[in-house]
Amino acid sequence: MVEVKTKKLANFINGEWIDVEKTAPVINPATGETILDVPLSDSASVNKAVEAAKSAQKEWALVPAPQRAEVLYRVGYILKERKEELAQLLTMENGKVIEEARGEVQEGIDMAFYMAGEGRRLFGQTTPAELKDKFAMSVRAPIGVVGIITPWNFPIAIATWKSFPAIVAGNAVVWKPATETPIMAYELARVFEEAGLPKGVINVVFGSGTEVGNAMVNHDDIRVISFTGSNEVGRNIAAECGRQLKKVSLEMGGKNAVIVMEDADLDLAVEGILWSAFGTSGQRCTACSRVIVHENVKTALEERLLAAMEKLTIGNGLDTSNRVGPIINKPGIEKIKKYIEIGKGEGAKLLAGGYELTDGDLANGNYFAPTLFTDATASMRIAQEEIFGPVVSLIPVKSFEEAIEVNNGVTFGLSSSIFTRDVNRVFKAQRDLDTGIVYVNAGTTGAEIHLPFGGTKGTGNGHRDSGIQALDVYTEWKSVYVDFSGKLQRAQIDVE
Ligand code: UN1
Repeated sequence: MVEVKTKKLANFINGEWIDVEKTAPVINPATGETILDVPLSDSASVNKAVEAAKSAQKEWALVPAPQRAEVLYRVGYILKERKEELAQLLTMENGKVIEEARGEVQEGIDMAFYMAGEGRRLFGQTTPAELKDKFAMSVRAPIGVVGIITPWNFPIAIATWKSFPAIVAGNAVVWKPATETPIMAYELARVFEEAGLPKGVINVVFGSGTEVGNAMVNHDDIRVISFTGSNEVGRNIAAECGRQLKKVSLEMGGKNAVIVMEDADLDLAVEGILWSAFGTSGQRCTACSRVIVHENVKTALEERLLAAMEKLTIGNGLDTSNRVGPIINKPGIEKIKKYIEIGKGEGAKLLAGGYELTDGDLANGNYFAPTLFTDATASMRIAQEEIFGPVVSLIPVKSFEEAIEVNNGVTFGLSSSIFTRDVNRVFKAQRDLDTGIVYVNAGTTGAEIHLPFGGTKGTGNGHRDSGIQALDVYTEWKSVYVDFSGKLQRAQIDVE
């Protein structure tokens, strides 16, 4: 098993590791043990990081993009080499089971190679000009210093979705990782260092949202904020960035549903629901927390789900026999408990789970039993609000049309899925499901990095992570006209 080499992390600013006095403990959610201490920085550290980023960015922007990409290729190879070690550290700080942690590191590796490829593309457009002897094109220009604020649930993958496109496009980054999961940030910074990224191009400032996050949002020289996290915080960031005319990209969760039609392969649907509802203990933005089921197969689905849930093994994610790991922290447990009471109060029927697990080895960690409600209605709070835990509610419906309506009847719009064998319904569903991601005959999780990630309505503000669409967040479009006629040609006027 991998060992944690340091007892205290430091900020990474201008290529140097800078100690911060004030710290908080980082707790392993599976065991309750303190792993190490994370700095709680203040705005002075943010100012230093921005200064370093600002000066580094000027030179970085002049490095040809294919050479910038070389650094990302090296990052990809180092991540690949260190995959198992990083996955184990990730499980320790985040709790997700080791197989999923490996998958998350793989997502970072994929993103490195994919974005490195963009170093030789970063496509703009050439177009004809209106006038003779005139050339017109649009190019992507870096923006400058970008601020990224990342969550604890995908501490390395989401950081790569944001930092890699920013860097390949010629920006410098100030990054505030979640204080619950700082080890992945520390390790990724070390990987960048080893890969030869010039100092100051990425800077990591550990600390709280109120101190570090606010200082970033309010810093004049940070021209873009990319945030993944809660809806409440995201809305505040957007309001502040709006006031400052600062570009902002937000991803703020979902209330994702799996639709099971009467013609579905029920065993496959059960597997899809299990994986996307209870994988990562339901702590994915894309996690399934509603199952919209056709009334004709409701009882059959309930029976099969209950039987499958009984086999779920819960415990420390480093033990490969466990399929469901812990909840990130005690407030997470409390929030889930609160929703269990809300669900019962609303009249949903609790079929399984609904309680914290505290027996034996589980006593020191934060574990919650996989939970199934049934006979929920679309408007109940448990069917509307993000719980971020292993809780799923079955909502019976009478038709395909009603299923689509229920799916779309929430304020979020991240991911949705339908299980059916009817090809006409498949195509109608992919057209009518009002989410940024749609799955057919698969659960609601499992996005691939070369497609845009994000959602409609309350999930975001129209931007996307990953995919080439991420480049739109970290670049400005510049339209360039070159007149080689040797005389003044007036657009829209001197046309023959
Ligand atoms: C998240 O839920 O915040 O699609 C990210 C997925 C993963 C990423 C999830 N590839 O479930």
